[in-house]
Amino acid sequence: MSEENQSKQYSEDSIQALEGMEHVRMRPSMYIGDIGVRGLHHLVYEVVDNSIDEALGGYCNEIAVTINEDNSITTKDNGRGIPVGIHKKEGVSALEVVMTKIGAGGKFDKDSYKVSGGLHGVGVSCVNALSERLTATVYRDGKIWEQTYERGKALDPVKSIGDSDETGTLVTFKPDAQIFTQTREYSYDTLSLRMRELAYLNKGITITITDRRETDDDGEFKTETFLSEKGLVEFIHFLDESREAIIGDVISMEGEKNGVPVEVAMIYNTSYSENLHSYVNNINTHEGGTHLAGFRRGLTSTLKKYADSSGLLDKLKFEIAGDDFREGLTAIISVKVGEPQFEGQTKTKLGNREVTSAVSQAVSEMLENYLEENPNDAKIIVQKVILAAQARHAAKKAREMVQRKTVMSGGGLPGKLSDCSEQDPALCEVFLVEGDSAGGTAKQGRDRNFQAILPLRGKILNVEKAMQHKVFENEEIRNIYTALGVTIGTEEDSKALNLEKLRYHKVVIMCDADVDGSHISTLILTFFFRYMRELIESGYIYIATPPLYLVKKGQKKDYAWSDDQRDRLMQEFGSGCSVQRYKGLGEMNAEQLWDTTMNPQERTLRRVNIDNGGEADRVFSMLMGDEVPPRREFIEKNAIYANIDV
Ligand code: 0RA
Repeated sequence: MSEENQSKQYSEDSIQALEGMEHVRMRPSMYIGDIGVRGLHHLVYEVVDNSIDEALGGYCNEIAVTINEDNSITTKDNGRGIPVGIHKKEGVSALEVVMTKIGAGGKFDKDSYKVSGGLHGVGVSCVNALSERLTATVYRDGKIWEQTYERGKALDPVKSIGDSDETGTLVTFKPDAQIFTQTREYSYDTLSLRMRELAYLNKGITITITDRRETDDDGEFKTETFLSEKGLVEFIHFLDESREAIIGDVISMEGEKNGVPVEVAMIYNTSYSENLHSYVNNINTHEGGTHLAGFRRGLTSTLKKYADSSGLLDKLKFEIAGDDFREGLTAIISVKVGEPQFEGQTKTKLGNREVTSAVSQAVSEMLENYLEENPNDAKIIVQKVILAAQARHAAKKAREMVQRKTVMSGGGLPGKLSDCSEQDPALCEVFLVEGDSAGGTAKQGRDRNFQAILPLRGKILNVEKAMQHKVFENEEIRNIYTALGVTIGTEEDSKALNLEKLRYHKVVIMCDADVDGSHISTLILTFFFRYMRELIESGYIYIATPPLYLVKKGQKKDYAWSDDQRDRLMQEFGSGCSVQRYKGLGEMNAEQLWDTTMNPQERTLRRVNIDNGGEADRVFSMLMGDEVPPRREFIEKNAIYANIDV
């Protein structure tokens, strides 16, 4: 091809490719969810997913992710390397096609084991479109190839920059400041959690993460390497680190059913909560779906059959419900689906019908074998189920009491609630305040038009350690239900929430800014996480941030939320200023509380969201559970909210 020809062809192809790429830049949220923190991190997952695909095909076993000094990201794998030959249809290097055509991905390689591909499955070209600069370096065919792009446009054709007998792909990208206007700072912890999760979900792949932005006391970069030999079995151990198992070992299976690759691992522990984590193509399906339904069906039918034939149920006077089989259960279900259909509000609910029976059969076989081979464990499980059923009956009565108070009597709001006058829930806020005295201050300081106050007495019940009926009998918790107007529970699903009557769209936890206060916030958050998770997922739960200091000089005064801020204020005010450290909300007067913490114009509310369900579950069970050593270790290593992501 003459040079003239080549450049002509090149530009025609680019025009077509750019249309898709321009669309990504115009509507980034359609492709990566949002342009905030999540979208920013999503870029990394998208590139890594391509490397995982190489690994699932058996071509790659090492992946390294580096956060560079300038918050650009480098990913490296030892796969085959993205092909660099001229792509027949497009007439340019395949590398350029993969990088600049939306949806090209690995599509032209039909045999590849392509099941991963990110939440939106948009491919690495999307990352390219949203990066101010991206360089792809490919080790392949004895050479090193390279191409650089700016905002998705190739600067030059692919060229060889040297020789190498290695293979693999290296991608360095810097998210575009024109797109990611809110933040371009990567969180090591967020990326590290995801890499750990990927290592558990895809055993045998070594995944390393390194942060080159700062060094520790020894001058070393922070780095971790994840490699799981036993996959989900080890994932279960990790999730249940702070819980006490009641059976000998993790029950697990791995295989293919009706053409669907299925992996399941589960264990029973002494807790009362149910922890199911499901994945499709390495994506956490928060909203569950057909694979989870299959798991439930397989579990219930197999255990029911076993319990019936064991004679252990003979004396039981009532039916066992689905819930009862899952109390104290931690399980992970991971399936690979060729063409997943994602449904639901957040597109994290699997819709493919055929998956239900595949998982159900897989689980039944796995459990039948286990129960047969481990009769002692089988007995322990059935007894646990019976206890759960009895507790559920007790809880039902307690719950009905809550229910009656909530729905039957219209004026049945808790006496302690100081309600607001506004009727539209979307405009209403309720502050859950620690202690009656701070509650009183908040009541005086609030705007009664749209702000309600519910004082809570001291430490609320630790739901992590309490059986369900104790939770529903607890007065503070009943007050929360009635004040919020949330009703609960059907016989089949004791925690099914009815949010239609939710009376406030902002539920604000307001506690002292000290250790006790954060303990109480954590107790309240634990309750919401275990019993009203939908409220968190819908974005209704917030944490207030009262200031730590008041700095004053003469008539001038200002507040500080950190030691740094305090020091800056002291400098600004000059000598002779006084500093008051607020030990609790009670030390502020009504006006101060309004100015700093409650006034929508001034305050900072932190919205609580669950970035990683497994990690949130682990952290709550650790912070609030029985085992002291891991909790101490965690608290020593982290601020209390570190991984809850508020
Ligand atoms: C398209 C086709 C092939 C591999 C890849 C893409 C590929 C993409 C990425 C992205 C990061 N690492 C990657 N590794 C591979 C198939 C290659 C062949 O047939 O040899």
